[in-house]
Amino acid sequence: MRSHNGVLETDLGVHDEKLPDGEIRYCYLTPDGKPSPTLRLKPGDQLVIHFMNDLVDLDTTPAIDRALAGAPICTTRTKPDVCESSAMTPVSTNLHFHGLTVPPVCHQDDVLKTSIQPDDKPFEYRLRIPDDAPPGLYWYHPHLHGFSKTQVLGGASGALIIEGIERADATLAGLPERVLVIRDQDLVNPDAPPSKSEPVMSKSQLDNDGDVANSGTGFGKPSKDLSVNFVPVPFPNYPPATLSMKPGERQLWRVLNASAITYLNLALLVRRAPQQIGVVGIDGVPLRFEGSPSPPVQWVNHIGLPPGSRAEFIVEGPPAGEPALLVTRAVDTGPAGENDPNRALLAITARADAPEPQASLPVRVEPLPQPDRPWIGGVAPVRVRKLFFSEQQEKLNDPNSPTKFFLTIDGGTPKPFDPQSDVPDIVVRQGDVEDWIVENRSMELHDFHIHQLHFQLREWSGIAVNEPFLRDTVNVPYYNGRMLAYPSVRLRMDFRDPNIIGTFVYHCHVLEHEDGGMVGRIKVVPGSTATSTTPPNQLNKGEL
Ligand SMILES: [Cu+2]
Repeated sequence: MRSHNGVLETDLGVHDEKLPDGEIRYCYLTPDGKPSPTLRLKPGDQLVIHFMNDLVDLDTTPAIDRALAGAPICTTRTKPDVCESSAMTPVSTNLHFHGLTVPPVCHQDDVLKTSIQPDDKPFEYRLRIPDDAPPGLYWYHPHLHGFSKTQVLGGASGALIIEGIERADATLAGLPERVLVIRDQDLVNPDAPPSKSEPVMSKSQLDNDGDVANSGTGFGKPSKDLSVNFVPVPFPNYPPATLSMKPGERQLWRVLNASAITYLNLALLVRRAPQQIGVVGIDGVPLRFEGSPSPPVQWVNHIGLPPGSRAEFIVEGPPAGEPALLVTRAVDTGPAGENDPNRALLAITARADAPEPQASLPVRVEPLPQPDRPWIGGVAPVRVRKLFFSEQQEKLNDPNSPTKFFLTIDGGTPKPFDPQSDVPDIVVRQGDVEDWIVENRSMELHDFHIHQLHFQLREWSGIAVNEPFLRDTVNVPYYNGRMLAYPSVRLRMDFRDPNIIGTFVYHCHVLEHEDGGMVGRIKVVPGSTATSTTPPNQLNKGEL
């Protein structure tokens, strides 16, 4: 769905249904029945969504059994105002626009208090895409604490594209483009043995969340199945989704990992050999943007995508008659993580009469305006903060009891996120640039994400990395129990955009960790007017 005359206005409903096998599926639908439409806007456009919650409670398990099974306890604090509701029930929902630097306020991108109920009248989302929004792939999904995993795993997600990526790299002009949304879902064949083509594995173990635990081998039963644009690629044989393209044709692929818990590591194989793919954007931002010193394209032969992350890359069609395969390689999620094994996703056949994709990039390219802020990598941080991920068994001496998940400021006592609190964990002044060291003190991989802004990865466990581009989602490697220090990432956080003033969240984007409490609340307060006009060396750095 494209904007016209600066506006994209649509009705959108969220529906659920129970499948014969008992699975509950969720779907966004337009009035004419389009599922999870890709929303395409230009910088400066208005996005207006008249959002209808059409959910019905399909879970017939009594609430007490759900609570005993470890499901979130529903706290209902019913207020008439959707903007102040905070209600947490299986049929409550809301929308988050992942990656957009838009205000964290009700009717735009607030997820802390906004909770829409089935009997509410259509709720209006009205956002203005900033004039300086980076062109690339973003997405929308529900973000109701306690129920994010169920709804996203059930299929509630969609792509949002800010047009103009060819303005960051003129060689993209005119390329045909595809949007590939990779989702995860509960296993279609949970009781099947692994394929005979795989090495023989010991029996799959379950982790404390009830998911198949990391086998550590790259094989065995996955904890979730994957789908490509809603075409399931189920365990055990992974029959891939299919597409065709012209031999040797260049296309731009925009790939979103909309999984609730599954990490991806994508590679494009021809005769089992990984092909070069030309990455031009990560997490919605072109590699060369806002003064970054990156080349506009970086050619790689695989790319990791944690849940929530996106990559936009150039793919060349294989030679005629040579089938190609998009696969995800195994991701080592740690001793306490889920099993994300090697598997096929998408089979590509090259033929001269292959139909063109629905969309292509404009041929005429207007250059991007000059950035009005210096590149973040060259800005010294005004302070450094340290945060840590940790986990704890509910019963300290029972390793099989459910896991509690925490994201804590260093020095504080780990405790789960309190959705009803109004007290921020971190207060930042708009205009500032900070370094955050995010440590992982647990034995599984986590996936740090912050709303409203992007950051630059500076260090990986204390070692400088050269990443001259931005992200909004990043892996934080796991602790193996023997390391001398906890693994960490150091991130240069950009709080300069005035759009982000307000209160929002940072969290692990593995959604059962988020629902389980691995969330923090941050308040960005207005910078003094001096911040934007006074040279940094005249600022009182201790002032907040
Ligand atoms: Cu996590």
